[in-house]
Amino acid sequence: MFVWILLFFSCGGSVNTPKNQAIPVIFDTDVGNDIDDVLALQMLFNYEKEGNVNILGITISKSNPRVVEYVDGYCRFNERGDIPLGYAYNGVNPEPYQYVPITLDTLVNGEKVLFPQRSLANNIPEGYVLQRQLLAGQPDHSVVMIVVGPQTNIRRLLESEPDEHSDLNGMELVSKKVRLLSVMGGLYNDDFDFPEWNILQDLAASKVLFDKWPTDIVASGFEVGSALLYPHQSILHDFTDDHKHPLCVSYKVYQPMPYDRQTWDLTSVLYAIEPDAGYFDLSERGKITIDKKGYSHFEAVSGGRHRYLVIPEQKKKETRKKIVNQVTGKDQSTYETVK
Ligand SMILES: [Ca+2]
Repeated sequence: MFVWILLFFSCGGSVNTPKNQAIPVIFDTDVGNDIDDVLALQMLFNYEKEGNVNILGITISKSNPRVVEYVDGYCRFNERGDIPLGYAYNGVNPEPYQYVPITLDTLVNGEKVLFPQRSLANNIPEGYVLQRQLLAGQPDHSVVMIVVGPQTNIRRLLESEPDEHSDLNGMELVSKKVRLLSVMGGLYNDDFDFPEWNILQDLAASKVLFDKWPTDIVASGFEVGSALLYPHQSILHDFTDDHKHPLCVSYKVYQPMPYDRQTWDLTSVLYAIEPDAGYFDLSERGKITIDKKGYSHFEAVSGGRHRYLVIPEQKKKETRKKIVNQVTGKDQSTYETVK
């Protein structure tokens, strides 16, 4: 009987991680700019429900106060209102844009779709201070950090001094506690030629990150998420009560439906949690540098800490399917049958 139970659980999770080995994750996001952050966040919550991830905290790199309410409400929607939140005070992108305020203010049959209980008035800590606190409490070389927005909090973490949470400075603390940084940022092939958006928003921070970060980095470039579009049919048909599901409400506000959105941030989550599943290829090891205009450059260096994701043509179908299934929490999406 015991053997059968073990077999059952070992086959159940998509990454086959025993519950007591759930990957400790810190998610740094600019929810409110693009919609892909919300889908990436839902992927993480679904990984956590499967026992594969322990979301230690969420740090926000979009400096608009209503994003705190949105993220708190979204955590509560996933029954995780206890997740610590941090915020990049005086950071970039203070504009509210549309989907955060509209989703927060949406009423369906007189009921809200998000029920936040935290705002900036509730002593939300600086993002990097929360990151320091969370890292200090984890085993050495265990934490996976996923960064899918401007790198403001990460720069502040790297440049932080010892405090009440740790006697180590930021560089020392990251070096001791982090296993991997999975970051959506940059551009690493010839399909496009412009500085990538996340890099440009806080260019000084991006330069610090790629120059100083002391552990392995795997970057998902603009071209990877651009090659894997999230199907609108999934938004329309895969979610129960989609008319009041905050992900669907936000997606429909972000752009006029129907549209298929690039999966930039989702690719960084997928690689971070399932690096050995073969959904992507990896570049050789090397060094990424950011120039003064925000262009990313990769140079192969033996033993280098930086790599970037590659999505070969023959892997696109299966990788997109996995991304959709991880967002929806279902084994099969309607997009394959509903046109
Ligand atoms: Ca983002």
